[in-house]
Amino acid sequence: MRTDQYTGHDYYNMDDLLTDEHKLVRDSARAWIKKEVSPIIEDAFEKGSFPKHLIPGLGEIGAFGPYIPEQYGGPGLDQISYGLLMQELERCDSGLRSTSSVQSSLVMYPIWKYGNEEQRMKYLPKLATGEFVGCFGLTEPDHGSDPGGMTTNFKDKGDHYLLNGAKMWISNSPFADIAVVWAKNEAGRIHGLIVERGMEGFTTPTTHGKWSLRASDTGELVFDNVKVPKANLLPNKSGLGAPLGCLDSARYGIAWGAIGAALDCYDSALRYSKERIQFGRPIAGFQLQQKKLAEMITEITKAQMLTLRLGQLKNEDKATSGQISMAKRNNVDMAIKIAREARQMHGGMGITNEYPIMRHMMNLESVITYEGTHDIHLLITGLDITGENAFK
Ligand code: TGC
Ligand code: FAD
Repeated sequence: MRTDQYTGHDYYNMDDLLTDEHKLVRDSARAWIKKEVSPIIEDAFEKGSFPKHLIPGLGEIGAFGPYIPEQYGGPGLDQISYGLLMQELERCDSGLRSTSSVQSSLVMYPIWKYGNEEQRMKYLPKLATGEFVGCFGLTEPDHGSDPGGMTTNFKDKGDHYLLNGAKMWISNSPFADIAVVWAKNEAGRIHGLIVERGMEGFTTPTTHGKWSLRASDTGELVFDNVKVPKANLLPNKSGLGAPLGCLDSARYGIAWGAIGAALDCYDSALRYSKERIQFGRPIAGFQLQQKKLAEMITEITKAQMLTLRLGQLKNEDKATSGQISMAKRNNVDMAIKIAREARQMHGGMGITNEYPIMRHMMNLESVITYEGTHDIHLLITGLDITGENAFK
């Protein structure tokens, strides 16, 4: 096992634009990851399961609901600290960031924004520490990019709702304590419901055979006449805009996270190119390798600037869905291309687990698909700039 030698890369002195708190949050997360996660991540990826003993530590570094106010047990950080945390987690592994993204933006965010005070007090403090883990059920077997077509539904039975249907591709589902589930009522209106493990008729089968995001558990959510108490319906927002609002927050985190994966690949390639001797000199001295490295740091720097500006807009509550889509799409695409180039720079060693590259590359194939595919985000930008809807 190689020591995690990662150092950050900041070609345009972006750190000057960060506060001391931002840097403290980022550096503490980095130190925790190097000590607790880097030594075991390759093993977790090979085994194909999320290392659950890390959950309390993730809570301690503030990775569960970074921006959730302190009154609900969150750390009350700003959007840039949230982004930096996601960057550090995904620098290690996209699956680690996924677990945190889902808990923060897809479970805590809707309970905070769309829930009532009783729901906030019941769930948020336990989610912040990791005592509870949550998952988010939007995607269905026949409705991925088109979640508005969902068929999961609930009927009003007087003192409870009766929930039926199935969700698939759900991160954290196999071990989650609660699920925020999106379903249609009898009028066809989409609502969020909190479904708890142990409710009769609710099961969470694990999805096997993934070659990507292996250090994250993925599964289904199956509802067979599940009686959900009426108190578990999120009362303050309904319609497709409710789950899409959560996705905006998660996609913003992914935009930062993807920079982390790219930085790790670049960091490894830069170091390897200085150490690896061929034809009597370090391969870093060959123009072809320098072209790869120079282009990598250029693209990383552009993404860092785009995303930091997006963070400022988020802090001012001015970031649009279109801006978030652009950053998610650009940064994940940038990271996947850098992973492929870095893989080649490591030669044969690049395909082994001695280096993180191949793992990042495989992970990013999920990241470019979930939370809206590369195509969908392009169409969101297309609609935003032309006013013409090319989805349907
Ligand atoms: P459309 O008619 O455009 O919109 C329906 C309503 O939603 C509003 N809206 C938004 N609201 C907030 N944020 C956004 N980003 C929004 N985009 C749209 C819109 O204004 C409208 O509101 P109203 O009041 O008029 O009803 O909806 P559409 O059916 O045409 O679909 C649009 C489309 C394709 C962009 C959208 O459905 C989409 O984004 N599809 C991609 C699906 C997706 O991203 N799924 C992600 C599932 S979760 C996941 O992947 C987690 S991975 C977790 C991890 O491990 O990290
Ligand atoms: P499809 O929608 O079937 O798309 C197939 C192809 O068609 C794509 O290339 C797409 O871009 C293209 N396409 C679709 N519509 C159009 C169009 N209008 N114009 C042009 N091209 C189009 N979901 C959750 O709800 N919760 C989770 O926690 C979650 N975690 C996930 C974890 C992993 C590891 C993965 C892989 C997925 C996860 N997802 C989750 C699901 C994810 O959001 C969906 O996979 C994604 O939204 C795409 O849906 P789909 O797979 O059904 O692809």
